[in-house]
Parts: sequence; structure tokens; C-alpha cells
Amino acid sequence: MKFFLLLSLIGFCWAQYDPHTQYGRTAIVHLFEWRWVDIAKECERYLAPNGFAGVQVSPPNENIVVHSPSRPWWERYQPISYKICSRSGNEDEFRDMVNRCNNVGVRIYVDAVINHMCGVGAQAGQSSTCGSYFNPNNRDFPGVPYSGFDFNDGKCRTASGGIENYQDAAQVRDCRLSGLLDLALEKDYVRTKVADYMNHLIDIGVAGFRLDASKHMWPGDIKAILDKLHNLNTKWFSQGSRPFIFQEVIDLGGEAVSSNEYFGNGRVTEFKYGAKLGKVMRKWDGEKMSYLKNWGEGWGLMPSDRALVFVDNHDNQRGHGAGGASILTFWDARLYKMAVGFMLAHPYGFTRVMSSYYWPRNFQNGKDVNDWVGPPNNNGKTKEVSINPDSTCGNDWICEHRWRQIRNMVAFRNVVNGQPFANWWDNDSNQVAFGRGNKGFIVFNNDDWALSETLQTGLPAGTYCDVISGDKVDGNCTGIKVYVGNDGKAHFSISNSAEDPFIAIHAESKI
Ligand code: QV4
Ligand code: CA
Repeated sequence: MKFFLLLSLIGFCWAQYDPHTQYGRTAIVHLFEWRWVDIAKECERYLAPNGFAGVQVSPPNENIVVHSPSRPWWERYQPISYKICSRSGNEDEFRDMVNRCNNVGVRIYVDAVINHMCGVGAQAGQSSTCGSYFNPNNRDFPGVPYSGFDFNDGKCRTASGGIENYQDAAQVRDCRLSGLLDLALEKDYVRTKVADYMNHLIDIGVAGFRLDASKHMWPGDIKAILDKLHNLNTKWFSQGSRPFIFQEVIDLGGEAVSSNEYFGNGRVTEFKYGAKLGKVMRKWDGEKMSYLKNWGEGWGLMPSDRALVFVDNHDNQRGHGAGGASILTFWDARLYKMAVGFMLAHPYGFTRVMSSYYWPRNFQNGKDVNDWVGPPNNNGKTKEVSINPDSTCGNDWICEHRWRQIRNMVAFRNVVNGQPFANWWDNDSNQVAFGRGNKGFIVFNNDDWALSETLQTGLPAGTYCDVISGDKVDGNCTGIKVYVGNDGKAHFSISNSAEDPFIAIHAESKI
């Protein structure tokens, strides 16, 4: 009996690190600003068939409507209430999406904005996505309800009421981030309102949460809220399953608050990942891919089993948040595909792929003056994600997750899941290769000259389709073929001017 008690305790304490993905699915996609009806369709027509594990969705709760600038994407990070009612859709559409995605084994993770409400500069009676009245001047949010007693005004010690110094952990938590009215999360009443919102979503069937602005919440307050959460809905999850938690904490070092304070609550976003990998792929500051031999904790990243990793996110792809100019995005497509391919092939962390929309980027004095532009829309109504005959997206949706090179690397990660990092090779410059046990192998050429090498792949002999230049279709390769000999070795030739200067093969791309 004691043994089983111990097991259940262990099960309880690691559960919030477990994304509860369907067996063998290992990567999630952030369908940023998508509507619920489109996500439901995408789960059935694309994400399940291609082995995606889940979707991070934009905040589903009611938010302020901002007209200046016109309907910025960031209005959704200014809650007005916890009613499921936003530009992505209403509660019925949200429920339908969760049902349909879960039914094909694709999980839903909600972006929970629970540190604050709207900006202190918002106007009383300004409109909101569900019509709820609010008055920021007296902290009146009847849609929850919250009143002046539920905010940190009295607790914050800075003159402005806002965060003025990131070297002071207390003000980072107790003062306003960018003027956003900061909730008093030490109060049981506020914790209960937040937990009620999250439990409503859990009961609908979501698998977990991204906790927005976690750096600005005390770890203990987050834990108190998590302890109030229900187990996941047993219609899709085993009895006693705890919601998966990943906390947004931007920690590039040098601040009073660090990621490891949050490890007890769940996983944490590792922003060093995209910032450093972007520098390596761009060969800035003398960085080169051969240095990636000890990528992961060896580079000062957090423990792999606590890390939520990504090349870019919705903030830093447009200069918000952190990561700076080194961040690779769809705007840098060729290097971006290599970086995402490297992330999905490497065993470190739990991986998230970004899926964006086009906006008219316009740099003036080094800043994108259009960084606020919201999703494709008709007079504020978010446009449908149309699908072209070639399986790309229309209506200005970028759909990186549908790019062959990225889609196929999601499958690669599934095939090699659990296999050790192996057979590293490099040319002491920017040509590198590594395998995952006897299930997969990938080769990069990021130098300005051709790669021509015979390498130990670790794979069984046979002919393999390169899943970067093409697909395996009806037992044949539409792209490059790779011949692995009985000794596990294969010859690779990659021109430095190739459209995609990297090759990936795995057990399921063998013909
Ligand atoms: C302005 C002034 C303030 C003033 C305030 C008065 O700048 O000085 O006090 O008005 O109301 C928007 C505007 C911002 C405005 C603010 C409040 O851009 O100018 O302040 O609203 O009105 C997103 C955007 C922000 C946006 C915010 C709320 O990035 O620009 O602010 O949504 O709409 C840190 C945090 C990290 C955070 C990152 C961006 O540690 O947690 O900054 N990342 C998350 C989300 C991010 C979101 C928030 C947090 C806030 O990923 O998308 O910010 O929820 O690093
Ligand atoms: Ca706070």
C-alpha cells in the first residue's frame, strides 16, 4: 500500500509539468489570434493528422476594446472580466473547439492573464469585447466583480505606482506592469475569482495554462491559485490529472527575479533559448553552430524538464518583451526554418512552434511603428484562416506550422521521442550534424561553402527521404534521397546556396 501511496504522491507532484499530450506527440503550436472555429477545423484537418500535440490559444476572456491604435493585438492582455467572449469567439465556439480538438488528441492550453486587469489610463465606460461596464479610475470591474479592495495600489511602494526598478523583486510583483492595474493576489477573494475562471476552463476540457506575466506574481500566490484548481476533465484525461502549467517569466539574467523561483509551480518559458540560438544562426559575436555541441544546460539554460522552449513568441517577434534583434522570425524565413528544425530535432525542453499573421512591419529609427497591428480583420472582425490549394494559409495568416520543413520536423520529434542525443559531428565552423539514437539524424550547413561529408548516422541501412526538401509519398521521395550503408554511414552534400541548407531523415522516412 505504501508503494502506491508514494506513487500517487509522485504523480501529484510532477503532474503540473506533464502536458498530457496524446502518446507520441511532442510539440505544441501557438495559433496566435486565431478564432475558435478555425482552431477546431485546424485540429481535425491538419494538427491531428500531422502529429501536433496541442494548441496555445490567445486569451479567451473579455478584454478592453482599444481604438487608438485601432484594435491592437495587445488589447487582449487587458482583461475586463473572465467571461469567455473575445475576438476569437464566444463560449459555445470555445467549447466546440475544445471538444473537437480533444476528440482528435490535440490539447488546448489557455493563455491566462491573471496578474492584472486593464491599463490605469483606460477611460471609464470604454467598450469591451462582451459589453461589460468597467471604470479603471475606481478599480470597478462589475463583470467579475472586482473593486478597489482587490488591487495592489496600497501595497506598491513606488511613487508612480508602476514598476520602476527590476532590481527590486517586491515592486516587480506588487506594482503595475506598463500601467496595468495589478491584482492583489494575496487575497483569498481574488485567488478564488481567478481559480473560478480557470476551473471553468478546466471543466470545459482544457489541458493547462500559460500564466501570463508570471514574473509579476509572487510564486506563492501562483501556488495558492494552482492548489484551488480542479483535476482535468475525465472525459479526455485520466483520473487525478493536474493541469499543465507553463509560466511566462522573462529571465535573461541580471534581474532580481529569476526563473528558478517558479520551478515548483510548473514549467517556465526559457527566453534565453531563442535569444542565444538566434545569435548562433546569425553568426553574431563570433557565435558558430559547432558551439551547439553542448546546447541546453551546458549553455546556462534551465533544466530541460522545466523548460518551455521556442525560437520566437508573439512578443519578441515584433520587438515586445525580450530577446532583442537576434530573435529569428518568419521574416527571416531561411534561418528561421533551420532554427526551428534544430529546436525540434534536439532533445532539450518542451517545444512550442509559433504561428503568426502578416503585419505591415515598418522600422523607423530602429523601432517597428506597426508593432501594435492586430490580426487580419474586416473592420475589427478577425478574418477566417483560409486554406489555399497548396495547403498554405490565405488572408494574411503566415501559418509557419504548415511550412513543409516545420511540419515534417514536428513529425521528426515524435519519431525520435525518448532517443538520446548521439553521433555529433562538426567542422569546427557552421556545419554540424547529430542524431537521436537509431531513429533520426540531421545535418546543417550554415557556412558559406559546400558541405560534403560521410557521417555516422546511427540509423539502420536503407534509403531515406530527406523531410526538409520533400516528403515520402507512396513509398517514394519527392526530395533528396539519403543512402545509409550497413555501417550506418551516409554521404551528405549540401550546397551553401540551397533553398534550405539542412537535411533530416528518420525511421519513418525510410523507403
Ligand atoms: C501605457 C504606458 C504606461 C502607462 C499606461 C497607462 O506605456 O507607462 O502607465 O499606458 O495605461 C499596452 C501598451 C502600453 C500601455 C499599456 C497599458 O503597449 O503602452 O501602457 O497597454 O495601457 C502586451 C504588450 C504591451 C501592452 C500590454 C497590455 O506587450 O505593450 O501594453 O499587452 O495591452 C515584460 C513582462 C512580460 C510581458 C512583456 C511584454 O515581464 O510578462 O513585458 N509579456 C506578457 C505578454 C505581453 C503582454 C503582457 C505580458 C501584459 O506576453 O503580450 O503585454 O499582459 O517583459
Ligand atoms: Ca503583480
